Amino acid sequence: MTDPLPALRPWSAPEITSWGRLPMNAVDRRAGAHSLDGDWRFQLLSAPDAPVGGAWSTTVVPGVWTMQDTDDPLRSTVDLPQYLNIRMPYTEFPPLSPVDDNPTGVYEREIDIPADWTARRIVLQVGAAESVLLVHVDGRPVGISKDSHLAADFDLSDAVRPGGRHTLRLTVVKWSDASHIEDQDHWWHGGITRSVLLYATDPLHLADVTVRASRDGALVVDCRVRDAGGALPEGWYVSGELDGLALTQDTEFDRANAEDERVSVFLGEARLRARVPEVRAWTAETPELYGLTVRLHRADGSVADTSRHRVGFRDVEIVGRDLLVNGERIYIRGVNRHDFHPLTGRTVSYDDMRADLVLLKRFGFNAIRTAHYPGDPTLYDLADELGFYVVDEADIESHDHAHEIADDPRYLNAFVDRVSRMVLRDKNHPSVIIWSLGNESDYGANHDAAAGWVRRHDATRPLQYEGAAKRGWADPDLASDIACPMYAPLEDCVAHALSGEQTKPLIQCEYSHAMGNSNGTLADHWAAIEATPGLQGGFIWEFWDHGILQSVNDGRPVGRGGAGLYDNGVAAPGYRWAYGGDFGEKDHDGAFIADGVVFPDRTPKPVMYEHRELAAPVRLELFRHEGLVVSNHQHFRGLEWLAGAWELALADGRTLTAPAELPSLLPGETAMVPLPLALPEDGGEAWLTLRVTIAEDLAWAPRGTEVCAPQVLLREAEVAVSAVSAEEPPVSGGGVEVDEEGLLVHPLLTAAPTLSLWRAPTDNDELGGMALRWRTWGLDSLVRKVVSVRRDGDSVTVLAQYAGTTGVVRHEQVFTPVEGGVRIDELAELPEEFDDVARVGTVFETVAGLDRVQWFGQGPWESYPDRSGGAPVGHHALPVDELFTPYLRPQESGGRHGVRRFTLSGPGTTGLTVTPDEPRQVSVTRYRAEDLTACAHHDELVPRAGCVVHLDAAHRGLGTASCGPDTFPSYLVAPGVHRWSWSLRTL
Ligand code: IPT
Repeated sequence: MTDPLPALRPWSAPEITSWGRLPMNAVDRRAGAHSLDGDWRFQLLSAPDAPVGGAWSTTVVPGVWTMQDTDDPLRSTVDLPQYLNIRMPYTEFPPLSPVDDNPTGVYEREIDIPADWTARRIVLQVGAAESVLLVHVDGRPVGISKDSHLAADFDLSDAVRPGGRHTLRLTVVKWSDASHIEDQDHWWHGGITRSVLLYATDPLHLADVTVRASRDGALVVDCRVRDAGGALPEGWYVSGELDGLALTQDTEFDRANAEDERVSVFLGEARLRARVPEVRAWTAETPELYGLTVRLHRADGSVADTSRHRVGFRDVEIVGRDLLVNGERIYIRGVNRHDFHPLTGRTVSYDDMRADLVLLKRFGFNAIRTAHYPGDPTLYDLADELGFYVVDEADIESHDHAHEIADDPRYLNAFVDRVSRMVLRDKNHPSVIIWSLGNESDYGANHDAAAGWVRRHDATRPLQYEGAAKRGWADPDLASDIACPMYAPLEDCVAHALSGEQTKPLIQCEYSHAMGNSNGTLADHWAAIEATPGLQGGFIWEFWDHGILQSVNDGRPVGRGGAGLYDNGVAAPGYRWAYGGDFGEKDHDGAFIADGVVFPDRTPKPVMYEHRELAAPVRLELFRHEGLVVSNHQHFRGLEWLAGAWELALADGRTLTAPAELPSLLPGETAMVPLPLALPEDGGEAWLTLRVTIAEDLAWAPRGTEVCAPQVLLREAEVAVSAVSAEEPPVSGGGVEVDEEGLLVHPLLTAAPTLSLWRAPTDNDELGGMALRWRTWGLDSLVRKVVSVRRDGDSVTVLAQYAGTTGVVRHEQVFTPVEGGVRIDELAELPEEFDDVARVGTVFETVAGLDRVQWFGQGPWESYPDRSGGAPVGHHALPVDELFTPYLRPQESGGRHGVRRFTLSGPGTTGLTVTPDEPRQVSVTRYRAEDLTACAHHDELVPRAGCVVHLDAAHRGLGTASCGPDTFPSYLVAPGVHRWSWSLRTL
């Protein structure tokens, strides 16, 4: 007998979305289920119709074969990860995929059916398989499923015998018609990525439970009982209980009169209700959950089925152009999150998901878009529990063939199937506040069909789809209740909000592309969002740098054995974070996959600290007349959960502290507080910081965890440093030595201070086209020529020219001996054609041994002119090696903004102190810009023994031009004359 499943060739039939698969529902069957995770027999075939051989290896489920045992000699086919963003990895048009080269994993194991499952309904659940799943039991076809990111349940009751042992085979075909609508921007893998379970129910069972819980305490639970024929058998009933409170059954419930209900009531075989007095409402700030148990009882009262839910009482609505949660206009401080792990590729454990969310909480995020497919059910449990607003996104991205597929009727079923199954699964999660139809798939009838389904089925939540919204942010007829653009210029968003035309909340589904050293202007975005009614936030692209841990030696993914082979964002020697192209892929999109706010090991990038500050629940301001004002910047809670401590940093090196008593404030309230510390008369510039920490242990952070550190300037620097040094009498006797090239000779410097206009291009500089122009101008290889060296008393004036390919920069340095060192007054004049350069400043190099930096300025985190929030001014100290941020593709890194003074020192060595005339951008690293430019991966960098020091008169903002807007004009470095002064003193 031929097997009917392969005969259908379901991998090239988009009309077939499933066969034998049970309807999706919100009854959680994980508790009490038998796990089938673990070792399975495995074969990797070259194509779905290649014969299954006799040689099996073993692999672990869940897992992707592209990351597991890739050097197993038993495998005839080797299939490694491939990264492509938009382009499909093959040329076949939808719905076709490669015929001969289509890796297909065959997973097999025995399953023992418990003897006491007699007369039970026995169900197999495959958590997720990409991209087509075929199921056989003892060679007998059981089912088919597509959608790589949702579970598929199959009724095995007729295929297995209680007490029996059976062979379960899961065949997973990598490429299919479905791949064309799973063309998301991440690695291509193949395998089973989520858990496999076996569970049993009564034949008459709870088929679905729909919970609606409003902030007024009203609870309505609709229960559907499968195979009950629209009514329960005589005597059967459903009961419900919410944390000890019994729900009442709505005996009068009548489908026909249910039009006023906001949820489609096809589920209504039994409706339970309760009203919870003094309900504790759910929000992302106050994730209050109640436990609901729904039971299906037989006539004798015994329990036939149980379904447990956690209920959050909350309302989501759009009123006018505002998205409201519990009546409050909230801000969406969101991030796009993929399923990713550097060792497993796509399989994420409970601990992984929890760690992701805990980190996001600690850094002030309150929202997640499940880019670009539904997450594991656990993700939503955690979001409910820890407090996140979720945009739940369906598994649809047809990027490469978007236009053809959006209106292709062959894919209609798939669109509705994917969206509706997501909604059916996730509808009871309070965290899910918005449904999304998918990503980057143009806009067509298939979307409208899916939107129609959602709107009828669940009117309690808005729906969004960027592809629809972009046809008109205010158009009421499109399949999007939210204006959810991606990478829209901020000025367009503000203009829309001010236009009087806005009809929908404007929440960017993607913004602030975090590729490499990026996220410039995030603070400007938030200033505009908070100042402009109609703007409510957005989702940063994205959480992860998807670098896969790879052995440099053999080029293989390391896989699960790699725990411990990385630390602090850096892979151990001999390993690296692989990005596109590193697995020998012919077609790939390079480092575009490394565009997250965390490194592949979840180490936060510096932008996270700025985000944390932008999201600060407590703000501090100083008004000249009123004094210090503390405000509660949350939507729903007071400050009781927080503690504070004052810190006063003085320019003279002192840091004074005092305990802080946070005022009792309702959301949005402000209070004046007395100055906590007497400001010393002397001491110069003074910055007051309120260090805010968590007062009691929370689910996501222990007591004492810092959540923000708002800061105010209490006293400005009285006299600029330049004025101080200018007033200082030159030390006579001529301490300045300059060679015939006009270069400063100094015992602690191995390279004299020269002019620098170049930075190792960031990903934004490269992809935004700036680096190309800089190279065209020759800024990476300026040729210095000394014009004159003139002595004037103790001072030396050096004039030099730096010639690029298209222009010449005039540079002047005046060296004047001062107490303990030398003052350098510099001037650079850039020709008009150099109208946008990376930096204008000084670069020099030091002798080895100066391994520690102390500075007064912004820190301790890396900061740049357009990404400098979250780095308070203070006295900071770090080893030189720790100043550098190990971006996957080496680029400009390690800068500190607003540096007023810094000292390099080391044990047993003379150190040096640099004092610029005003707060400047400074970096101290082990790398020249050209070292960074020459390398493709962090592990290729060879640190220099000394320090490479940049002190910039001007430094260009970072922007986000790798995907989205460049930095703002105010952060550009203009041509013309730049002047800066600094002193170099030995300790
Ligand atoms: C946008 C995608 O939605 C997202 O998946 C990712 O690719 C991001 O860009 C860039 O990293 S699409 C882009 C063409 C605007």
